[in-house]
Amino acid sequence: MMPARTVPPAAADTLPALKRRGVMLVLASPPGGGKTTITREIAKRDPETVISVSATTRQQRPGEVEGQHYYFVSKEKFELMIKSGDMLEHALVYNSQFYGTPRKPVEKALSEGRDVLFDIDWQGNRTLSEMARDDVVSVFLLPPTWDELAHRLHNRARDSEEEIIRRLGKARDEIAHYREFQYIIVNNDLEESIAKVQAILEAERQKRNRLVGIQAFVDTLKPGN
Ligand SMILES: Nc1nc2c(ncn2[C@@H]2O[C@H](COP(=O)(O)OP(=O)(O)OP(=O)(O)O)[C@@H](O)[C@H]2O)c(=O)[nH]1
Ligand SMILES: [Mg+2]
Repeated sequence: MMPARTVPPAAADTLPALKRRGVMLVLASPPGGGKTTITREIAKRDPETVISVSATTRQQRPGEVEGQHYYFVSKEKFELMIKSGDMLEHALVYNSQFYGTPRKPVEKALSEGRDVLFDIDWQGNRTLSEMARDDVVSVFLLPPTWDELAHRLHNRARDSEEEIIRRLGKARDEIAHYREFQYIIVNNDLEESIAKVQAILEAERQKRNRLVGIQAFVDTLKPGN
């Protein structure tokens, strides 16, 4: 009997690249639900991802870096950005401050085959899902229990009692929209949740519709190549 022939894997740098379009990965959760932490961790670990840096009219907090955490802009500037079509989506959050997603960096990253991570609220997810249905993958993080969520909000310690109560109100609001998301993760253990988000992202990357270079790749699959 002929021994089974094992084909050595081709060196990665000689393989024809299979071009793909990036994923728009929306991560939402009630305040304290973990979306900001998880978004940042994934961006840190996975070089194919970038974070969408939002513009906001809210006050810069100590430790926040302009252009890294947010672009801090005046209300006038924000309105100008909307008018000139520079915003992919925008929303009024906590009924008081504007938050929005600048358009250009997202379009650039997607066409270069990089995935864009969005730490936005349910309103942002709704708008993006309506306008970019094929690109958006939406994940909603739920707390394991209500008390755990309240505990996390109290533990952040940076907020006043009044602010915490406001955030708990926003939490109820946000959770009420869970049906608008494609994936749900109960965020009980941070590392486990990160692994789950990464698994979702990895699966979505292989979707045929995103593989814009698939025909070119298949065309190379012939004897002699
Ligand atoms: N629609 C939309 N929402 C955004 C955008 N950027 C941030 N948000 C949301 O606005 C809310 C307030 O964000 P922050 O002011 O950074 O406050 P935070 O401490 O991160 O608050 P939580 O994440 O809600 O705990 C969060 O739910 C964000 O996800 C954006 O560009 N568009
Ligand atoms: Mg946050």
